[in-house]
Amino acid sequence: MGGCCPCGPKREARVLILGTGGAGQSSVMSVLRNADVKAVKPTRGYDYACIEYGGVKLQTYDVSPSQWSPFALPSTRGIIFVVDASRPEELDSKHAIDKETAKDMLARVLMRASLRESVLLVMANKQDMKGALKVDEVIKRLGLTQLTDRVWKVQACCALTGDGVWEGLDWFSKEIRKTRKSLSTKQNLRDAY
Ligand SMILES: Nc1nc2c(ncn2[C@@H]2O[C@H](COP(=O)(O)OP(=O)(O)OP(=O)(O)O)[C@@H](O)[C@H]2O)c(=O)[nH]1
Ligand SMILES: [Mg+2]
Repeated sequence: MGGCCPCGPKREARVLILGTGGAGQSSVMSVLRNADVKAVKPTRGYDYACIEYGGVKLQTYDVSPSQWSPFALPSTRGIIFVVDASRPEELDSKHAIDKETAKDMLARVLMRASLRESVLLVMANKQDMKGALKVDEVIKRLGLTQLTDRVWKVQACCALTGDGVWEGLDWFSKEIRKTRKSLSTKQNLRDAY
C-alpha cells in the first residue's frame, strides 16, 4: 500500500500527476497516500508525496495545470494523467470551452523532450458518474491509438471509492521498474565505451 516514507537514494522514481484541473488529480493522489479523499481541496501550485509501491519509491508531484512545465525534469519516469471521463467535452471538444482540452494538454506534455522516456498511465476517473466514457472511448478521444513510441495504458477508476486506482498503479510501478532496468542497461553500455 502507499504512504509517505523517508526516501533513500535507491529505487526512486520521479512521477508527475497531471490533468486539466478538476478531473481528480488530487483525489487520486489522496487514494495513493491513504489519506481522506473527502478532505481534498483545489491545488495551489503543487503537492508532493513519496508513495512506496511494488518495490519502487514514487516521488510524486501533483501539479496544477498551469504550472507543470518546470516539473518536467528529465529524471521523470512516469506520468499519471487524470481525465474526467464524465465530461467528454473536456477531453476533445469541438465546441469552445474555457480551458485547454485534455487531448491538447496531453499532446503538449508528451512532446516535451525531457519526458520522452516516461511511462504514461491515463486515469479515466469519475466512472461512478452516469454516462462516464469507457476506456476504449477515452483512448479514441485522446488519440492514443497513434501513440506507438511510448508505454501507455488507460485505467478506468473512481477516486472517491478507490476502484481501479491500485490496479492502475500496479501496472504503472511494474512498467517503471522495467524502464529503470532498460535505462540502466543503456547507461552501462554508454559507460562501457
Ligand atoms: N463523482 C466523482 N467525483 C470525483 C471523483 N474524483 C474526484 N471527484 C471530485 O471532483 C472534484 C475535483 O477533485 P480534485 O481531486 O480536487 O481534482 P483536481 O484535478 O486535483 O482539481 P484542482 O486541484 O482544482 O485542479 C472534487 O469535488 C472531488 O470530490 C470521482 O471519481 N467521482
Ligand atoms: Mg488538485
